[in-house]
Amino acid sequence: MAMSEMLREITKEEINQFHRDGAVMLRGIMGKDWTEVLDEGLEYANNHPDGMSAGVSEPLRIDQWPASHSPKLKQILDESPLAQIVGSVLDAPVRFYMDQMFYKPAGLIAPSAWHQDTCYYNVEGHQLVRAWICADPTPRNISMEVVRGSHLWNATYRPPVGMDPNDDPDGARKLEEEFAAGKVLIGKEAHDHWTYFDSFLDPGLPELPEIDAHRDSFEILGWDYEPGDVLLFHGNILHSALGGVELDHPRRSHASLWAGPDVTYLRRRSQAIPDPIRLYDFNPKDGQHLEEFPEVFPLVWAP
Ligand SMILES: O=C(O)CCC(=O)C(=O)O
Repeated sequence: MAMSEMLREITKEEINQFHRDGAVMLRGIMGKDWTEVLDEGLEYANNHPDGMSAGVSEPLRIDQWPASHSPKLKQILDESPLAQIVGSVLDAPVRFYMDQMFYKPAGLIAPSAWHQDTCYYNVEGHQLVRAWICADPTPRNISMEVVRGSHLWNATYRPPVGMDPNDDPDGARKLEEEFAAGKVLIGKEAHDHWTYFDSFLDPGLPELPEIDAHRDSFEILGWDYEPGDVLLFHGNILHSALGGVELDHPRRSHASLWAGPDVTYLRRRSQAIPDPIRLYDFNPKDGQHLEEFPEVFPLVWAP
């Protein structure tokens, strides 16, 4: 498979920004021809909902692993410079973990709530990097925001989705027992039918700070985005997207999650997204590195 190159080198300052701030907007780094591929890939995914799209519907449609059935999105993962971009910033080999689509149709653009990414997944590590790209020009008022430096707070917050354990105490108790017994909370069958809302909130984790209510208390970074740019952000960083603006075109983004060598499996009580489907066959244990499962997480790029 031919992987196309980044359009330019990433500067030392940009690499420092990523590690210091937890995010960096890399301007004009991906060829414009990828925007067409992305556009087609996202439209295909939007028109072919799967069992994990159910319940998370417009005006904010979120799909899990859309590249597993959208050929053009798969092409982006396999052939675009995304893996090289992430690996160059980490200066390390990278493996693909998962991807998501955020499809916001024309009209009133929905916001995406503040959250961290890693608390949803059974993984842990500092080398978890999100590569966020958009098929549409995305001004700052509908684009991503991050709380600068929050990737270094050493805090894992409660994902803001899921059922309140008080609404189903028996179900929640059963789940706690299963977790204590070492069970993976979301099974392989979830790939056929699952939404975030099927999980129970984890009361053991602190609630997210009320960032929008106290915006002046946080250092918030945001950017205008143009197709061809790539926003990288750290898996632990607090981030969101602004909304509430009328647009005459959709705002369609794709976010892929990449892992460097320090990333390990960690069964989480706050898991809200299934494990990658092929990983279930290997019965992973906490602390195992993703590279121990090369059939599931093949090396995509190395320095
Ligand atoms: O594109 C968006 O609105 C949200 C993206 C996001 O939250 C993510 O990539 O984790």
